[in-house]
Amino acid sequence: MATSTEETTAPAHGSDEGAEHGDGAGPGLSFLGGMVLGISGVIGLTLVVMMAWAPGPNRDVDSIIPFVGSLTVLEEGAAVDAEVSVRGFEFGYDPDEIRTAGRLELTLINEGQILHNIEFVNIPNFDLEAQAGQSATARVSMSSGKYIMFCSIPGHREAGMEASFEVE
Ligand SMILES: [Cu+2]
Repeated sequence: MATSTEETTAPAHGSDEGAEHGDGAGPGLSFLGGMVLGISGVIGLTLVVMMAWAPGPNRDVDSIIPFVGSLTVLEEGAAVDAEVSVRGFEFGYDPDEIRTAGRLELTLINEGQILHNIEFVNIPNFDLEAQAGQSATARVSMSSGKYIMFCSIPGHREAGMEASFEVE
């Protein structure tokens, strides 16, 4: 008795629920579908706009932010592979580049009438300074890379004591 009651009730109840779900699901799904279509449309449009605005290849970034090599000062009397001399004067360097990477003895020969030095952009704690008519030497380890060499005495860099070069 109980079993037959359950059997008859269950399908009726089940189909009732099914109908309710069906009625509810219909508009709900189409509403959701519209939402999904709308959202994906917005995302697609955003992607198209972003792709149109995105910068080109990395060369644009390279030209703005040059790769800077690394230079470390070696201890006094350390063995070096090469000697490099740069003449400083009012207002410039000669040569205006360093071509050799590795362990170098770097000499600034000040042929000017005033104090000059050599510093490098983005390389702190290096300042090779020579009084007028004097020279100064430092032993350094220089990696390959791009460098900007300049004189930090006020006004000198702007007047021409600046050189950018790439050591290979
Ligand atoms: Cu100078």
